[in-house]
Amino acid sequence: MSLFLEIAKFPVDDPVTFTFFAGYMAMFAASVFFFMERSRVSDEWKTSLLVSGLITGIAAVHYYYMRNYYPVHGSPVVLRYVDWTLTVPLMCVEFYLITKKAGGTTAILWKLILASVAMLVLGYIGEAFYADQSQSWVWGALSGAAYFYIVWLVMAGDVAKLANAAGGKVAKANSMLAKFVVIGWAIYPIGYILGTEGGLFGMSIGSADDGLLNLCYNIADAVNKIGFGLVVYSLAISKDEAAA
Ligand SMILES: *C/C=C(C)/C=C/C=C(C)/C=C/C1=C(C)CCCC1(C)C
Repeated sequence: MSLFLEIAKFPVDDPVTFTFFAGYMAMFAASVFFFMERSRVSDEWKTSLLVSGLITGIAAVHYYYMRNYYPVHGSPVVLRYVDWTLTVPLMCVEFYLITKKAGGTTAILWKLILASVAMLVLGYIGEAFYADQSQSWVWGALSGAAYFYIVWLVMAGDVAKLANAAGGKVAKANSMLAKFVVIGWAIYPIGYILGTEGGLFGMSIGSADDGLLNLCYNIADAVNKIGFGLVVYSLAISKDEAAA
């Protein structure tokens, strides 16, 4: 009964609602794919594929709830940030697993995790408490500083150095994942700017729009979570040309 009521409230012509629904299906399908394919890759890659499936699986469960929440109550801020707080550290674990054999340490993993948690906590404060105020940009900018630190780690810092020293497919996979961080992750601050009153240095871009914010986040989530998993998957099934 309640299922029918929820569907009756579903505005099918709304692209935001559509991406919540399609995002849920895509995350679900990707998880099935990564879990099934896990049996096909060599032992050293099984943990990486497990983590890929967990990232999209955790997101699928959150999207299951968010897609019903949004049409009725608007932006699902808490669900969104709980999802990210679980999945972004797991994306850091993917970097760690890839560089581990090349000397990656848990110290580097912790740098990535702490920076991503800082990024998310600061973004959450901005969105949950300051979204309708002109100083929302301050929280976004602080969160952005943590984001740039992650970009630096994977493009030029500790993570990149290890991957490049290892060469071969490790270097290639790292540079692809790093591109997701630079390009794919950059969609999130755009959503924040569009969805908060003063997101861009106190200036409001039109009116703060919850819909545009969620549209950006939904597209970015699908691109990044599924994309990360596919990079790891292609690394796992590729033949070892150079010694890695
Ligand atoms: C699967 C979820 C992912 C990869 C989420 C990533 C989220 C971000 C990179 C968020 C970044 C933000 C900023 C850089 C500034 C404004 C606030 C945030 C949290 C949207």
